[in-house]
Amino acid sequence: MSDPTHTLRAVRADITSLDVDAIVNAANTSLLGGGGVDGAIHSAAGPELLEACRVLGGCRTGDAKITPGFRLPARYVIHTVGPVWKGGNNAEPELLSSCYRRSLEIAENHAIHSIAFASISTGVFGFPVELAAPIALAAVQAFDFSGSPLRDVIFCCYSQQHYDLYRKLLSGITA
Ligand code: AR6
Repeated sequence: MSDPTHTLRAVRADITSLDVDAIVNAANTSLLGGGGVDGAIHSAAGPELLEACRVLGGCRTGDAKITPGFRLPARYVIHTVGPVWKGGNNAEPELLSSCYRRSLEIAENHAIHSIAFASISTGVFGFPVELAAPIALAAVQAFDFSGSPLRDVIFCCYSQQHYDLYRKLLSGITA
């Protein structure tokens, strides 16, 4: 965290409440909504979000697409599609890492200063959070922030267990 250009931090929150430039949704390839954080984001953003998603033509696993945030405090929603956990030998780590990288690339192209990530793939998609969190952190740390407008990167944790894990991992990094 010694790099003055940006900070990485964990917060325990419902991501739909966060007043940041962009929140990152854990979507599926259809981008047409679902349960978990996806369902929460769609209900808080309102029906315009589904209309905006419809025209995007879906999204590949490991990739991301952006929409406005509509009724959310966040200006944008970046929808990324994490891998379904199938034991770990089906490129799950690489695909998860790609979700974080692609989301940051898209954020950078939209002059986004603050971004909050949901814990991609760690709910319905079954990716063990003990493995997913270090991958998420490493992907963000590997991103080239020089010349980027990104200043504040938040790992949004819904449970105390996830929050404790991220706090522990973040306390051990020097960015
Ligand atoms: N705010 C922040 N985090 C949340 C919230 C919330 N309101 N609600 C849940 N989480 P999941 P996935 C956390 O299942 O595993 C959907 O149906 C939750 O505790 O939402 O990537 C999609 O449409 C977990 O840590 O996403 C896909 O079909 C994390 O968000 C599928 O689920 C991700 O859990 C994607 O599965």
